[in-house]
Amino acid sequence: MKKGSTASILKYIRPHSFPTPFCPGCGHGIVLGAILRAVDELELDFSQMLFVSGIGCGGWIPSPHFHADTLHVTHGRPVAFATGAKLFNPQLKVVVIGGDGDIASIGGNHLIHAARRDVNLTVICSNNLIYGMTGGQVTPTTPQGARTLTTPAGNPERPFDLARLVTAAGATYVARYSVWHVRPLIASIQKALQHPGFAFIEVLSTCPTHYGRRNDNPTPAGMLRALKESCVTVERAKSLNADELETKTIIGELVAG
Ligand SMILES: Cc1ncc(C[n+]2csc(CCOP(=O)(O)OP(=O)(O)O)c2C)c(N)n1
Ligand SMILES: [Mg+2]
Repeated sequence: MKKGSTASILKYIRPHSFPTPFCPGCGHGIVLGAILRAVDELELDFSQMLFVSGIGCGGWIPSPHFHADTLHVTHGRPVAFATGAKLFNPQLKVVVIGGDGDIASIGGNHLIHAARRDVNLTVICSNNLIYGMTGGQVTPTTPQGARTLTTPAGNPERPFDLARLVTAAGATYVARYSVWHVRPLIASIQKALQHPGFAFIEVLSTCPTHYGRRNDNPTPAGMLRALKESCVTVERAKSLNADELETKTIIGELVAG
């Protein structure tokens, strides 16, 4: 059986965890698949891995789905729990998976201090630009002007650039991809899992239900197309000027370890 194939990753899925809680068109399922494909291709021992997530749709990526040890903890606290687990058992490969709210809003302080301390964790933030599970409130990554449940006239605030935030805080592997860019995302997850320090991957995800619907892009295909069209690689960005970059998101390895 080909490593990383759909048939090959089914062994990592808990029996009875499907159907998933994800809405049609949710990008978190793509992130789920990318993580399991990365693990399978690397032939990692799943029994020596711990997946930690908080509350939110992104938190459902590992728990209930992964047939592994999972800690499903308080909203905003997965990085703190993961740090404790890693200190207690340094042999474990500890992976934090969560949404932009979980990891960067209420969890933002844990995030920056774990990056500063270069704790040996892999943190994957499935960033759908919204609090999806609770109905679509504004988050620290919601773009300025975007409509949400709590900013119906458009978000007046500037968003955090998560990859730059953790880079400034001292993370030693930082990358950003989207759920459209699955192959490079899998390769990046593999690097992050093998990185000896704090590795952070921001994955731009889709939420047609709460984000796209309010921002003139209600279909799953339309949201994926928008990601495809708005993202440029680090290499390509070098040949673009500031005006051209204004509407683009840079993807790729931002800190290569
Ligand atoms: C301490 C605490 N504050 C707030 C909440 C309510 N809450 C649950 S999930 C969530 C936001 C989820 O957003 P995100 O982490 O981005 O995940 P998504 O659902 O978008 O994937 C909030 C505000 C909570 N459960 N606990
Ligand atoms: Mg979110």
